[in-house]
Amino acid sequence: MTGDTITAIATASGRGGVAVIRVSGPEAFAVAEKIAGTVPAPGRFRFATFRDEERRVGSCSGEAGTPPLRVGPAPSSENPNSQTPQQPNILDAGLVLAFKGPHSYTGEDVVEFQCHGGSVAPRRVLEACLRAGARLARRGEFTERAFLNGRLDYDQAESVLDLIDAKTDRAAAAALEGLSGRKTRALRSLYDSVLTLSSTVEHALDVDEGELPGGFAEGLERELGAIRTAFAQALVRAREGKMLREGALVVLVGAPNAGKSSLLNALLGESRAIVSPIAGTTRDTIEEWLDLGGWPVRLVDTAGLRETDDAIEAEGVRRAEDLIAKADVVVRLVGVEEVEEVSEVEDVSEIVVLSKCDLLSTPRPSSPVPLLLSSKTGEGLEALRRAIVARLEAKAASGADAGAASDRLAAALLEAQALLPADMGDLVLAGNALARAAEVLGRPLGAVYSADLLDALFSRFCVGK
Ligand SMILES: Nc1nc2c(ncn2[C@@H]2O[C@H](COP(=O)(O)OP(=O)(O)OP(=O)(O)O)[C@@H](O)[C@H]2O)c(=O)[nH]1
Ligand SMILES: [Mg+2]
Repeated sequence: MTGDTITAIATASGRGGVAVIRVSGPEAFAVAEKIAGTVPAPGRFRFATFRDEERRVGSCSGEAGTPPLRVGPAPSSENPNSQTPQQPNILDAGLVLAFKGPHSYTGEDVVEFQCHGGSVAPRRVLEACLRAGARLARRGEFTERAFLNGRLDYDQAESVLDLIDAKTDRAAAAALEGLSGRKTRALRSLYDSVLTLSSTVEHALDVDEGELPGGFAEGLERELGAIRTAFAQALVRAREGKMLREGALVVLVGAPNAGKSSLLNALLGESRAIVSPIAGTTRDTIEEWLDLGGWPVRLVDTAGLRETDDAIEAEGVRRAEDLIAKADVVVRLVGVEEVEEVSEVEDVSEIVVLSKCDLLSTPRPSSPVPLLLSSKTGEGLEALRRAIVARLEAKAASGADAGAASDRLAAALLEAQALLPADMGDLVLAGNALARAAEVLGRPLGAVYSADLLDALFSRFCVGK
């Protein structure tokens, strides 16, 4: 238990049907009693009128200018419609839910008020909670308490954030997997196998060679092979997780007038960017999020690539070039005249598209490169979507992305993988290498977190989570 009682509005601000105000800490039930009368039994809820006996009109923020009203006695009816300006201490009516610690999100006593949404009712209930003795929660403080009380481990807390930020179903599914603790369990099982192999080797070094069972050396090699495969699989999942969390960058490039903005609009299904027959229409980059096969994709339309004296357009071209360097996938739009030269330079992260194919006279080129596309008729759009998804999947599965190390578990995986012995020929060397790999893998499982690391995590949350 962390001592004081905290409160915050847990739902996003703005116009909405319902808002949730959370209170957590030793005084949570006392706060709820002051506002809602009686508190429901743990795990139950009840409908109540929310009151603030101490509320004086004009005393709380945002109500300046309201004429002073008499504070009337609490009404006997529970009907919120009985509220009149003479009863300004009635805030709203809604549901109260109670959770007795440790069986709550934070592990402490928790009360949640569900009131009407919008900007007034939630603020009034929040202010009443503050007056009743709670203090305003910091960002992520509810989840931080859940962590401190052992309700969530570090990676689960991180997964809560991923779930809140998820932009596609697939990203949400990955976050849920993290929340269930599966990521940590997978790492632990890898740690166990490395450690087991390392102690088998240690044992073998202690006994005479003659005492070892037949096929012992082969068994060690087999086990090392299995460990390598498990590492590779875990890293693929880690890279996928990174791309699902951060989104993949897909950039549309090509000469002016190639049809980039038209393609952006066609992929989004809305007229987002200006399209015109004038070369150099787009001078800035235009970005939108898109769900492609479950991957959250940051799709960027860029200025047409050309030499130009126009300073603004030149800056646009420079930005386009920057984005190309960072992109996970580049979609390069070309005209018939450019097809010959580009089809040779196609690489794994580039998709060459022959745009405006509706203008082509028959016969058309029959090779799969470039992909024929018309934003006007929609031809080739589905093939392009599939091609992008295929590149992203290949990218997640490939070993090339050291950036995956931004994730703590992935960093440990990469470091430990590099330490694995090439083979089990020299038992002393192999044993040492395995012991070091196990130590690296054990670090994130050891659950010793610095205050800085925790601050860095929980400050990424919103208030109320
Ligand atoms: N027939 C046909 N015309 C297209 C197609 N796509 C784009 N166009 C036309 O080509 C012209 C240029 O299209 P934009 O989408 O503005 O091209 P852009 O690559 O964004 O051009 P800049 O922003 O100037 O670099 C416009 O007149 C479009 O109507 C297509 O698939 N078929
Ligand atoms: Mg454009």
